[in-house]
Amino acid sequence: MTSAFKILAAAAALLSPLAAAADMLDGRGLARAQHGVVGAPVDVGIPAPSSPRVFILNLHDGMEVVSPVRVEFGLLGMMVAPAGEVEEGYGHHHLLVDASAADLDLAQPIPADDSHIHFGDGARATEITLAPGVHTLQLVMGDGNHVPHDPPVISAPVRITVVGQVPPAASTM
Ligand SMILES: [Cu+2]
Repeated sequence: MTSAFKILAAAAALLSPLAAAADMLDGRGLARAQHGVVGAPVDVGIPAPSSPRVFILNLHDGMEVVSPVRVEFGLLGMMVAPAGEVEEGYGHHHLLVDASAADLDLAQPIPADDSHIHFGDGARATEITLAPGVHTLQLVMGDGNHVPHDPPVISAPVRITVVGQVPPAASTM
């Protein structure tokens, strides 16, 4: 697709809601609006994400890193809240280390162990110590009771390779 075509397509996408708005303001549309029979509201703003998304912000597949590894949690369409109360549209992060969300029972609280780390305090980033080698990281949102949402909000797994350790500051001589 040429860039000129992309621009045209983008312009068309922007204009279609405006055209709908213009239609509403013509005689017929206005009459219907006055009688309260216009079906869908016209929204010319940027649409919200249709479903929440969680993702690892600062790491991508194939990255080589040193331990400890900083992991930043990205979240769209959902708010972070500490564990405790279950409220729609809220959740907290769970980092799966060398574990797969596919193995979770989505109707049950996410287990809490070395490979399922809960951030019930509402944290949006962490640092983890990993042995050299390949590791898989994945994020899963859980509600106030640590149960995945329905539908579940799960990140793509990210495979990284730990190629070394940052020496402890105390050991510098
Ligand atoms: Cu949890």
